[in-house]
Amino acid sequence: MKIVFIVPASLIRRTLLYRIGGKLYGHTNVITGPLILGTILKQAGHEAEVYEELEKDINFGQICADADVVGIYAMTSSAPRAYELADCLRRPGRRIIIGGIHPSSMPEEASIHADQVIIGEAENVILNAVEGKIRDKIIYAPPVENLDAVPFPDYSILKTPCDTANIMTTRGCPFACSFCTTTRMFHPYRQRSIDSVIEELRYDKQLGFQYMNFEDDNFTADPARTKELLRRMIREHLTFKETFFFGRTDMGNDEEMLELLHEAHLNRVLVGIESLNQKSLDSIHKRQKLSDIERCAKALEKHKIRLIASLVLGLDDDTAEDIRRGVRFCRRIHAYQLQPAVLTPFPGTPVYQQLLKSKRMLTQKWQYFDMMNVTFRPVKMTAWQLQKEFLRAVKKFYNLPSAFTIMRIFGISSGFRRLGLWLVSRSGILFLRIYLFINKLSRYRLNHHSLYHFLQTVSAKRRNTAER
Ligand code: B12
Ligand code: SF4
Repeated sequence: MKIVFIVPASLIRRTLLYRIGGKLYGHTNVITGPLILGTILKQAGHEAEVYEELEKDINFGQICADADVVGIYAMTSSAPRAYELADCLRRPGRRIIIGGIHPSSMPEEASIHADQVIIGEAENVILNAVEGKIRDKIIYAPPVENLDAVPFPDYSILKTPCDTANIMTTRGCPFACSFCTTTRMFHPYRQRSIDSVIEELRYDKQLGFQYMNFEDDNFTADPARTKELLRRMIREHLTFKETFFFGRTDMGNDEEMLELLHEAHLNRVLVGIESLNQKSLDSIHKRQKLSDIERCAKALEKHKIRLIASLVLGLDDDTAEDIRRGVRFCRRIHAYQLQPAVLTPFPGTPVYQQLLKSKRMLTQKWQYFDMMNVTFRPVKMTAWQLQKEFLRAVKKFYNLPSAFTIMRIFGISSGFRRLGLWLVSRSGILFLRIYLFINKLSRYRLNHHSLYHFLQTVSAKRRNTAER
């Protein structure tokens, strides 16, 4: 049988400007699940291909022409696109299976567009579902017990560009921040053996990857284990030119960890600072003190580990001034990049339940659930103010002087990337302004979702659906 996996991208992410921004932000990488599932199917004798729409426009009619099964991954913001593709590609003799983080929380909704929906980690059920041995419309997949048994992704089945190897050494996270989706999807927290991770690193080296991402939700959650892995990477020369990972501020308290991270070239980290308001941090169960944030920022700069600072905008206890303070702080600590994430009530999270219950949700149109659009009514400002604070944060952080500061601290290529991000973000905001002007400012004020609408208008012609 031939199975084609598709990772769709929401409309805004298919625009040229966003794709350029993505390249400047980091190296191209993939959602690993479809690659792993495709590998399982290939090892069982089937033909599998994986396509990532984020990277390029794809002629879906052509690539799926002889597919028996089309597997579609969906996160919340890409769910409408996933359903659109599913509806177009569904026909007699070809089955559509949908899975991923969004359908795992909203299986009934996804099942309208698919023959089957898989909830959770699909490794244990995908083969039987594809071969028709499991016929249920909604299939519950139990979490993988032994992560060492999951095959390494076979990158030869990936038909779109990717210059980064993606490795998950754990699934889930021992913490439980109230807005976090992944801890609900990947539960309980599990670890792979160090031997298995080392073997995958060796495999990725042999494939010639120069860049690698540890996609663990919290790579430093178990410090003793992380250090053991880093020591082996160093000892066995399994380091890469650049390695990205997700960490927590508590790693800033561990000098030995920081030295090992530096030595193993884990030189780019996304850390959830979230807010500089302790009340807000406590309300989301972040279990993080302001002193942890300060210490971590200093330690990362000292060890030349580039920090991608993530701030959550719109927490109930935060004012506009709290957000601005956060952005100023990120500039002061010379964060390499800023990820200002509008609080997004992803289905399946306590925040989603809470906002639904208190009738504060403004929309359930999933394309807006991308951490760039306001989808709920905040407490200490209006939705429109929060939307403006998001744009302001981008503008204030990615400015010209800070690009030169980054160049001085992290070198020429980092500085140029930052210059590029400055240009791209300014162009985005400029396009938005022109749009606002054309619409005499009225529409955006009334409709806080215009960032999306704007891009929808601009790129409507570029739509690449399966009908073509
Ligand atoms: C790598 C990654 C990216 C990459 C690549 C994305 C791409 N090519 O589209 C980049 C950095 C570009 C990215 C971008 C974005 N991302 Co992202 N990303 C991830 C990350 C860190 C790892 C994914 C991964 O490899 N997981 C590990 C594997 C094992 O799990 P999996 O892929 O989900 O697969 C399992 C199941 O889902 C299922 N499954 C998977 N595919 C399929 C397919 C079928 C047919 C079936 C049946 C089952 C199935 O079985 C798999 C095996 O167990 C996740 C976090 C996470 N832990 O998942 C966030 C995550 C998916 N991203 C997220 C978000 C919000 C975004 C952005 C909107 C961020 C932004 N503001 O720009 C964009 C949107 C991009 C888009 N396509 O439109 C959120 C989604 C939350 C949600 N509920 O929607 C996540 C969960 C992170 C978070 N904040 O919590 N992302
Ligand atoms: S620490 Fe990070 S990965 Fe863990 S629950 Fe909180 S937000 Fe999610």
